[in-house]
Amino acid sequence: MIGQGEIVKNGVQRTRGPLGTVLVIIPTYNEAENITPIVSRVRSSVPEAHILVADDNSPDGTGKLADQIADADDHVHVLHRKGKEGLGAAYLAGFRWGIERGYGVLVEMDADGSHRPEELPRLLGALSGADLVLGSRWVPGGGVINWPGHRKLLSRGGSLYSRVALGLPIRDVTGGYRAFRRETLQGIALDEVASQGYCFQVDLAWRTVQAGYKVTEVPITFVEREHGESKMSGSIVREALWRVTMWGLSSRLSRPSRPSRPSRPGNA
Ligand SMILES: Nc1nc2c(ncn2[C@@H]2O[C@H](COP(=O)(O)OP(=O)(O)OP(=O)(O)O)[C@@H](O)[C@H]2O)c(=O)[nH]1
Ligand SMILES: [Mg+2]
Repeated sequence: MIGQGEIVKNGVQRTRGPLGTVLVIIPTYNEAENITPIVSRVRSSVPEAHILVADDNSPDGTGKLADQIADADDHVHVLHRKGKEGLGAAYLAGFRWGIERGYGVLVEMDADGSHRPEELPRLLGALSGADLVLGSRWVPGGGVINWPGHRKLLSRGGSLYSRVALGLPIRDVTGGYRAFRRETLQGIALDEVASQGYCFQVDLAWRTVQAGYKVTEVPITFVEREHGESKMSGSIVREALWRVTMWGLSSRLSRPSRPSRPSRPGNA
């Protein structure tokens, strides 16, 4: 059956169960032009999946648009948050929402079309033999469309720095197109995650690897947004640089700034 198989990791033998229902979490802040097309593309690509729009009270009315879509489609849900608190906080709230309701797979996807919903079936397929699947721009077969040179440099440089500083065996550490098994999220101490932008993605990948879960990278073609504004900023880059450097240093000095091997309840 899909999603099953005996695996041995860190000396622990366990069975990967069937995947269960998929929840695609789409965080939004001022994505009014993008929300309708992205939801409809996800619905066509993986009709059985549910969608949770996690909106931070967007001034442009994205949350209201999402409500209208949800009113007409019982596979679409909206989590209204009180104000802009960053991508990481929106995902953490979305993960909690999904885990509480029993979803088996939680997917991260941007609203701006950069993560193509048409590639989601491939990510989900790979999850049958993994605990976390990363959509990767920087493995053979992956790539980016319409990105200026400085963004490519930032992304590749950020991934390289994280790989080296943290010893992570991952090519695209900062990417945000991902599919987690619920057990993986339950085993990586989400309550302790404080990171926000790019850093949030590095943080989750690192926790997942440290906890001994299997991470698989699947090539994706990332497409630059056509509508709306990027929320990428200098402070997001500085946060990532600072935190990754601190984690790298503290793990080298064997004084982890957080538990280095979170427990894996219900997963052994
Ligand atoms: N809920 C919520 N969503 C956010 C916040 N910041 C960004 N997002 C969403 O997170 C996703 C990624 O943000 P982007 O601005 O596209 O960041 P990016 O992909 O690194 O930058 P670009 O490549 O320039 O688009 C989008 O769906 C945003 O709307 C936030 O504070 N709250
Ligand atoms: Mg984007």
